[in-house]
Formats: sequence, C-alpha cells, structure tokens
Amino acid sequence: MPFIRKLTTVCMALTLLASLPPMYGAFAASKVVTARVDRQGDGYVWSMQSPIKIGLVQVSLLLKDEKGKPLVGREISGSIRMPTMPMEGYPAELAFNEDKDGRYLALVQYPHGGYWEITATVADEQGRKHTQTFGFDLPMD
Ligand SMILES: [Cu+2]
Repeated sequence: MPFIRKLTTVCMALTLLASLPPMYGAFAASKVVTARVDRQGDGYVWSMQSPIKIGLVQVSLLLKDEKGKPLVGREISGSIRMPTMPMEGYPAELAFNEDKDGRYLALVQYPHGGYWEITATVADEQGRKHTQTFGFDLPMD
C-alpha cells in the first residue's frame, strides 16, 4: 500500500510538471517569430522577411534574379499601409538601405496588430519600375 501511494504521488508530480505551460510560455513569448513572403515576376525573385511584432522592427528584403543571382546596388523604395483601415500617417514611406548580397533593410513601425502590407519597388537598368506587395498578419495583442 505505501508503494502504491508513492507511485501515485510520483504520477501526480509528473502530471503537475507536464501541466506547467506558463513557464514554457514565458520563454516562448520572448522569442520573436519572423514571417517570410516570397514573390516572383518580371525576372525578379523577392523574399521579404518581417518580425511578427508590434512596434519598431527591421524588415529584410532579399532580391535576386530568376537564376538566383543576388541583385546588388539597386535603389529600393517602399511603403507600408493597412489596406483595411485609413490611418493617420499611413501609407508611410520606407527607406530601404542596402546590406549585402542582395539584401536590403528597412525600419517599419507596426503601431498595432492586424493585416499590414509592405510594397517595394525596384528600377531595372532601363529605369522601368517593378513592384511587389507583401502581406504580414500581426496578432491583435
Ligand atoms: Cu490600423
């Protein structure tokens, strides 16, 4: 009988241990999730990455040609808006700065959750502009 009781206690302790998501949740919450949206067209391959986090974040655009060669030295312009909501200060212009290996970085302000669209434009050697739009869904809180 004491053995059974001991076993029961161990089982209960294990169950308790397994039902401790708050601690694990705290660790998970400190890790920022990043989403990636890929687009292709006009000979360009775009890959936009954004932290899924409200506030000021840095987004990253990787630009390649369709053979996979990174496109360096390009002027990238961009903007951000919330298509479903007219908002003061939006659409806002984004300044993309070249990093390296076809990567361009911009600071983005997400004031709250919801669906956000980032538009980026690159000019080709002939001055023709190519634009793609990338959607990111941020949780409401
Ligand atoms: Cu809004």
